[in-house]
Amino acid sequence: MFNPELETLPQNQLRKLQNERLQRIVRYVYERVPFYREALDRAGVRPEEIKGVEDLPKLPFTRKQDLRDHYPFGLFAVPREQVARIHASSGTTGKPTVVGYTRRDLEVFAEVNARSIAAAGGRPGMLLHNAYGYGLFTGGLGLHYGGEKLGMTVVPVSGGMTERQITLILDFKPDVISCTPSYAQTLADEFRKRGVSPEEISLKYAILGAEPWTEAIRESVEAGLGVKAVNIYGLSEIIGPGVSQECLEGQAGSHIWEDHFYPEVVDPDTGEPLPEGKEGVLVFTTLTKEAMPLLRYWTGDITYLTREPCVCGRTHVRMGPIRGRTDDMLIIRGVNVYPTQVEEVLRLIEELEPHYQLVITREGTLDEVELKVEVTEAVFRRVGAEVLSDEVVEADHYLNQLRAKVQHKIKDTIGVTMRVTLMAPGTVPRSEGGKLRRVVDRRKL
Ligand code: ADP
Ligand code: K
Ligand code: ZN
Repeated sequence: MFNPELETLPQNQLRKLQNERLQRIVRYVYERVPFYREALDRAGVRPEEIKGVEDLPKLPFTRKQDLRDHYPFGLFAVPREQVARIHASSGTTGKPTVVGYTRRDLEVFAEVNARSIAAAGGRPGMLLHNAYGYGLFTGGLGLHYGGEKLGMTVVPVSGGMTERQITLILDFKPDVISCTPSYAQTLADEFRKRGVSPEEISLKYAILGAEPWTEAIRESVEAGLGVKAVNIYGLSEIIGPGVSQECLEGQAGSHIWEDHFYPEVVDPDTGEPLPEGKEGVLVFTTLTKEAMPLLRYWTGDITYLTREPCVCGRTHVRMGPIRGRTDDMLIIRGVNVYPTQVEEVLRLIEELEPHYQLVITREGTLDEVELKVEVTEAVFRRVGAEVLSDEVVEADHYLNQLRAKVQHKIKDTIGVTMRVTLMAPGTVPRSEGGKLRRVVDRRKL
């Protein structure tokens, strides 16, 4: 562990620390950020009323729109000169949102990333191939300073330029890679194409995050690169990567570094807090941020929390995998569908690769979903089809049955009928370095 004392702090002591920090941060934002002064006044809450985390439900939520309304620096709690760095979200769902860090915030950012990398298997002296994007996106610099703080040798490759990534991995022989799960798949594919076996790849650990992923992708990356792969989660509004980290020992949910970021899970419709284990929207209150502290920030990410003890000995609460953001949720003929649910079904079908895309169209008033999914090399060789066009699939008994099987499994598990298109290996769009959009929603065009 990077910080054993804090990472294993007994839960009652952790709670005491959180309560003290929360009292302080609520007073701090009330005094310094007009937006919060107004929001608390409007809600009729005096900062002194907030004595501990059980009082959080009294406070209003902060939403992405609030950041946009105060673009660019309106939510800063310190004068701009005290802001040491600015990042902005990648704008996956709209205009970018701007965030700022004081020098102390940057230290916390490095600390939580050092903890995260260590929990994923990284050790001082190891070499980290950091293929998260560098720039306004928090991923690259977040892992970078975390790796350095842990005492690693960091290679700031950034995302993209896959050829060069492969060369550097073969030449520098890194122990750890950090990147998006979809980009790890791209790299694994590329190694396979070149006939480099997983045993020949020096990598032992992969730290994957920035987009939703499931066990299907874990299996494919672990097999393809010969690594142990764990989840890292974060968002720029809260700090960036390193808000939570899955431990190697447990591989069962990600520890939220809750001495800095206090989580709640709330009902997406009513905002009411939900009990442990119940799935809802993840909400964070930053307990130590100086430049841009946020109270009850509505992430839109759907998951659950658990305080069950973890085999690794860390006491920090764990969150489940992110099912998706509320914005990713598709409503198909009245049924709520997350792409990760489709991914979980595909994993159970041996003949398929976890490379897929969902194309949504509207025919009249009805939503139509096409699931494009790749078959394995083995299937492809067996049928010997150059192109898996619908005509070829229909003419081939085996492929036709496979397509029907996929359609049934999806219908049985998710409750939606999808048109299934079998694709040749390597033909579904891949990540070229960053987050991959697996949904093409033509209804909005
Ligand atoms: P943007 O909102 O523009 O994508 P960020 O880079 O701040 O900007 O992205 C944060 C979001 O990325 C999170 O709110 C979440 O939806 C997603 N995300 C980050 N890490 C993970 C992860 N490990 N699993 C699933 N989703 C993740
Ligand atoms: K390996
Ligand atoms: Zn653990």
